[in-house]
Amino acid sequence: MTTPSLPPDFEWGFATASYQIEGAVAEDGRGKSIWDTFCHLEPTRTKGANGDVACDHYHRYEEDLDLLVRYGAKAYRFSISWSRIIPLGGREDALNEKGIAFYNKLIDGLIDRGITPWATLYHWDLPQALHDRYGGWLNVDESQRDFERYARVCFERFGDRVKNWITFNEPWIQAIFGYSTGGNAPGRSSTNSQATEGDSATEPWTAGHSQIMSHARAVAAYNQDFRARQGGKIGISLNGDFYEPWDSQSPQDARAAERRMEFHIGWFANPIFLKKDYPDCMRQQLGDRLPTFTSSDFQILHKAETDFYGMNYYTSQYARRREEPPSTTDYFGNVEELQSNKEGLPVGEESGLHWLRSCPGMFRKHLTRVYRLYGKPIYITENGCPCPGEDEMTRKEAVDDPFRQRYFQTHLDAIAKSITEDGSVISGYFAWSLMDNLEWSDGYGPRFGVTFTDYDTLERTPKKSALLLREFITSRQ
Ligand code: PNW
Repeated sequence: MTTPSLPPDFEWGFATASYQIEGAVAEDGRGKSIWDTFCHLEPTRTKGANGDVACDHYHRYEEDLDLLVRYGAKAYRFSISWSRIIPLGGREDALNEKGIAFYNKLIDGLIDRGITPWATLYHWDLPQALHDRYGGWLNVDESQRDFERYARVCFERFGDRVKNWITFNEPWIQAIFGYSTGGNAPGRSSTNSQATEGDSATEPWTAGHSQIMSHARAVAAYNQDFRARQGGKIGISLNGDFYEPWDSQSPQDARAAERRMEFHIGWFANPIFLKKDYPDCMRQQLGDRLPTFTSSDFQILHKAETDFYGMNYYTSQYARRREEPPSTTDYFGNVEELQSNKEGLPVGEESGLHWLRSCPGMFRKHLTRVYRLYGKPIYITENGCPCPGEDEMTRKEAVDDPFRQRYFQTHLDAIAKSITEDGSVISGYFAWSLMDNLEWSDGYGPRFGVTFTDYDTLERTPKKSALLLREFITSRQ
């Protein structure tokens, strides 16, 4: 057996997202996003939390960039708030120079410190005005045109310095949590008693289609008008757990596990990376509730050659087939998800969040499966966890985070093994997250940061894992 190793030019750093850290929601001309609206609904659907102040990164970004230097990061993944750049969002709407100036300062601050910027264009914060104007992601034609214009503005204004672009963060979560369960903004659902509008049988599939075509339009624009001059890379970050059969002896459970991953990942990766229709199992189950790609859609998909697969990975699960036919609101592929298998073996060690168990062995299988299926270099664009009990800890207790350190170490080992033993190309790793921040509908409870955020004083304190990640990586190179 060879020694597990990471390539010498392995890219690594930490990740964040605009609404989770920036605050300053009404400053310098920023328009509202669907998350501003969602966090201020009554009764609350976000445990009373909102991003009005968050980590106040908008005012403290210099201090946060200095943390990256202290941690030795080579790269930093952040997201751009669409409604800071174009407050009303649309292709005929005005630009906001003050919002553009903020990201210019952030990008220049990174470059001055020798840190490579990785910019995500969309991390769930759709301009509220587009939702009001035409239903946002429910309007396939309008949304892709507006997204292309927004992407072009970012390439024009930032692309001389930003050479690494991610179009969408987790379109699955946007589509399913935003339009099926209603747990995330815009909170539409026909199965959630807190939601007043929505159709969980159809809307998530439309919202997914809009994001795929928006991604394709942005990449096609980059390839046609910017790539030659700017020489950057562009990809998309997909979430998706790995699934093993609940009953290891059952071929039906094995098929259920595969089906579950097709519903998670193939949904987006088939059209984007393979330029194929949605997976057969999705067509079979969803019929014409799943939109179709026209021949002109396929032309755009073909012009949208995407450079890398951004992988957000946190956990794995077991899949068990369902015997009854699926309901019209099922989005799992008629599969039950479990955290223990038939023998009662837990899928992994518990973290500080119910849905997240540490499963590095299945992470390696996941990496290898994704690389073999889609054939693109993989960048892990998110990976991390809250430690057990961390939400109740004082700062002094939380900075000592052996669970997180072990999580990083074991997941880096899985990456190294997938590279050296399975032949995958894995080119980078971003830990989620640079600092504790707004965990969406879970509010400020779960702490994913490598930096402790004191939400009363907004003081930042490095946890031990922050200072150790460099060593974890360089010792494997
Ligand atoms: C990702 N799940 O979301 C997001 O990209 C981040 O903004 C977020 O803070 C991070 O992971 C941690 O949650 C997810 O329930 C949210 O399986 C929920 C799930 C997965 C990913």
